[in-house]
Parts: sequence; structure tokens; C-alpha cells
Amino acid sequence: NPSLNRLVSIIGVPLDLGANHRGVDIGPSAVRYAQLEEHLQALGYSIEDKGDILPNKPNCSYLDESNLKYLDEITRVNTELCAIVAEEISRNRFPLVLGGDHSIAIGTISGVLQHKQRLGVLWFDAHGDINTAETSPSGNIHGMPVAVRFGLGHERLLGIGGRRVTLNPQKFVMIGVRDLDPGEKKLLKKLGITVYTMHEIDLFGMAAIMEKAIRQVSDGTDGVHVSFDMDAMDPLHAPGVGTPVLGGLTYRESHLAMELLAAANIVTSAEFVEINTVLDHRNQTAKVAVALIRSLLGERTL
Ligand code: 5AB
Ligand code: MN
Ligand code: MN
Ligand code: MN
Repeated sequence: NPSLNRLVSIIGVPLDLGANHRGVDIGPSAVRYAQLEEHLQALGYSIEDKGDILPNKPNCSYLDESNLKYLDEITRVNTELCAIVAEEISRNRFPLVLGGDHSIAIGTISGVLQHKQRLGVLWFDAHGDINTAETSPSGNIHGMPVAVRFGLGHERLLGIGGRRVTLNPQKFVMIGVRDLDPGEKKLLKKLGITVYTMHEIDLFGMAAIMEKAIRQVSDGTDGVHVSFDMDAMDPLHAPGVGTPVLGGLTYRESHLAMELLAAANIVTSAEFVEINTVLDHRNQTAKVAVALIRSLLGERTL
């Protein structure tokens, strides 16, 4: 598609402090090793790799009273990420963020919101990621980024981006969901968020679901962000994730979603997260992530 932005900036965020298992911190390396840059160059993209935002490894005392593990370091990394994402967009480049655990969506999306106030978001995930410290069963911040971007959560996380940048729940769609905590179910209903669970994907098919989702997030917005948690896919195809849930998207369903997004030409930023190399087999999940990114950026078989 000739009108897609051909300038892509890769931003690595090897953060695992928001997750329950170590290992997603090697995600950006694994994706680079699966030849992301070479593949995108072959597609005609001009790539600038901005390198990694390096988290500090805190020593052990993360468990405070607030049920927010590693809040300080996660806030610091996301603040830096927000600034880099905003900077790349101001340079007219497409930010492609590689995680790292899903708490980095807080920074990525707040960076995008600096330029696109009317943003649509497609959230591919087995989970809702809409817990707060009050509802979270784990205290892991990778289960909270959606709540934060709707203005719910700890002050420090809400402050990332310098002002109260919040998303419009009408322009936010979840795809692939199959594991929600009780508090998440209540909040999703209260906010009226469109959630295409695996049930709807089974019933209607990915093509029909994507047609509706694309219309919803692109009508009346200045851009669309794709946040892709690799655990949206079935663990059979993406085994290298910290919180696998059976019954996920097949290889083809996830690719079809990316292909339809490329054809619609609406996506202005993306992130691929939760690639856990310690739990992966022979870098399979990183390779699948690269294949999905290629499809999202317009690669076709013929
Ligand atoms: B992921 C759980 N809901 O809050 C929680 O991988 C899992 O970014 C969160 O989707 C999974 O701890 C977060 C039980
Ligand atoms: Mn998930
Ligand atoms: Mn997630
Ligand atoms: Mn996970």
C-alpha cells in the first residue's frame, strides 16, 4: 500500500517488572534476532532502530502496601517511552514498540496521545488488562494499562504524559479475550467497551469481527494504535508468554486480522508485547511476532 508511512522507528523496552515471570525482558532482542529489520527493509520500509530503554533492576523490596509491584521503575521507564514515542511521531515516523511486559502500553499510548487526541485502539489480548490496585489479584502492573489509560489507577501512573491523557471508551476495541477477573468484568461493562471474546470470533469469524472493529476505531479518529499481546494467540502458536490461556487465536486468524488492518490503511502506531524468551521454544514466539508485524505493514503472499 503506497500510502502507508514508510518510515518506521523501532523502540525496544526490555521491561519485565510488570509481569509475573522474568523473561519478557529479552523480548526486544529476540524479535530483532528474528530479523525484523531485514524483513521490513525488504518490504520497502526505511528503519531507524532507536535501541532499548533500559530498566534498572531494583533489588527486592517491591511489595509495598499499594499492590503495585515495582511502581517506581515502571513509572520511570514509561515516562521515557512516552517521550520517545511522541518524538518519533513528531518526526513523522511510525513508532513500532517491542516489549517487554504490557505495562509499557501506558507509555506508548500516552506518547501517541500527545499528537492524536482522538485515538482509536485495537487491543489484542487473552486478558482485559483493566485491573486497578484495588481489583488486581496479583499486583502486577501489566494487568492494569487499560484502566490507567481510562484514567483509573495510581496517581503516578496517571501522571505519565504530563497531563491527563485519556482514551475514549467508544473508540477502544478488545479482541481475543478469554480470561477476565471479576473486577475487570464490572469495569468493562460500566465503561461500555466493545469486547470481542473468543466466543464471538468462533461464532462470526475473524473477517466479520475485524470489519466491525476497524469501522469502530477508525470512524472519527485521527489515528489507530494496535496493542498486540502475544498471549492473544493460542499457546500452540505462541508458547513464549508468561500468562498463557488455552483457546486463543490461531496463526491464520491473527494474520488475517493484521492483513485486514493493512488493507484498511488505518494504523499509525503499534506495539508487540509479552514475548517471554525463557518460556519460548527456539524463538518461535518472536518469529511469529515478526510475521504478524510484516502482515500488519502490508506484506502479501502474491
Ligand atoms: B497481560 C491477571 N488478570 O491482573 C492479573 O499479559 C493477568 O498483559 C494479567 O495481559 C495479564 O494479574 C496481563 C490475572
Ligand atoms: Mn495477556
Ligand atoms: Mn496484556
Ligand atoms: Mn501475559
